[in-house]
Amino acid sequence: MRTFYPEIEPYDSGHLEVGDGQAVYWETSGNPEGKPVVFLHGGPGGGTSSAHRRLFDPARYRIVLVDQRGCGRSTPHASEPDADLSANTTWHLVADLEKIREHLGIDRWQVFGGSWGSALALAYAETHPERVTELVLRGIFTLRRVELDWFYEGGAAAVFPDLWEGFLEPVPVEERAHLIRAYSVLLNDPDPAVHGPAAIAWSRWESSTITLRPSESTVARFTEPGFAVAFARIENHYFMNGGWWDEGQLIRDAPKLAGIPTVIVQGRYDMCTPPMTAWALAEAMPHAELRMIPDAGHAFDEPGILDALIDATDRFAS
Ligand code: STX
Repeated sequence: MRTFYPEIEPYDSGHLEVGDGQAVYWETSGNPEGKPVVFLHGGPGGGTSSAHRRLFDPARYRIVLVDQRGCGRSTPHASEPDADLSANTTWHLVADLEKIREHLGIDRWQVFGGSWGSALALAYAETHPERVTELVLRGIFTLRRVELDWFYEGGAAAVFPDLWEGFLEPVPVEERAHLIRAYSVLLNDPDPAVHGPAAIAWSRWESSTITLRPSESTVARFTEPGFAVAFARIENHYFMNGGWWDEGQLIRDAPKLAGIPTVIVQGRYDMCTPPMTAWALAEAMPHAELRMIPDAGHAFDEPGILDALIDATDRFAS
């Protein structure tokens, strides 16, 4: 089993002004002369962490991490009381990636994305296929109605009825027929006594269901209030707007990626983004290699997932 490369620190980092008053955090680590790869984090709103650098051989890769608008070290942060998400859409993020690529003097790069990061990777690659050398995608998520209904409107409650009660708890009983919509009202309420508990309940549901086995440390990290408010607000904003693309568009347009070597890594017991979506994507891009991990959930650091991801980045390094 492959596991994480050693801890490394960035050799360069900064904030790029991308317009709309937004400064997007980027960092580079590994080998400055290495093969460029950009890591796209999940959520949306999850931000990057130092563990994400460790998916790539630091001797062979120039590793670019980016905190998408409104989260991580990017500013303004979506947890701020007067947060305005009107300039935070998929297509803003795609444009930001192009600005960062140009800022770093990179012509083409590998694109690595898990979960929401897989959706953003598809949106980016389908817009700028000529900029992408390879795709490594994990826990495939494309915001189709069936995917949102599964995880946020009651499907996965069949597996986690206990945790589901906690997700319902902040929502008035008469609003429970449309939970994403009900949460959008709560999360955008300026009163911290309203949006705070809602954000924590939202983030607790997600973080307690993404690992195959319960992980207290995962839940603790994602229910920390500053993180939870930005994460829940940004996710909810993207889901309320269907990603600003047509229903099914990312899979419909996947044939545009036929020239890009692609690995798809999917956990069989992924309760957040179940295998139906990875399967549909793989059917739309038959050149892709689908690796179904028989004993894993959603998180990128589950052993079988990590092994398959690093196998892919190692193979694509040369
Ligand atoms: N959201 C799935 C996703 O991208 C639908 C995601 N879920 N949890 C995360 O990301 C974090 C690990 C970043 C919290």
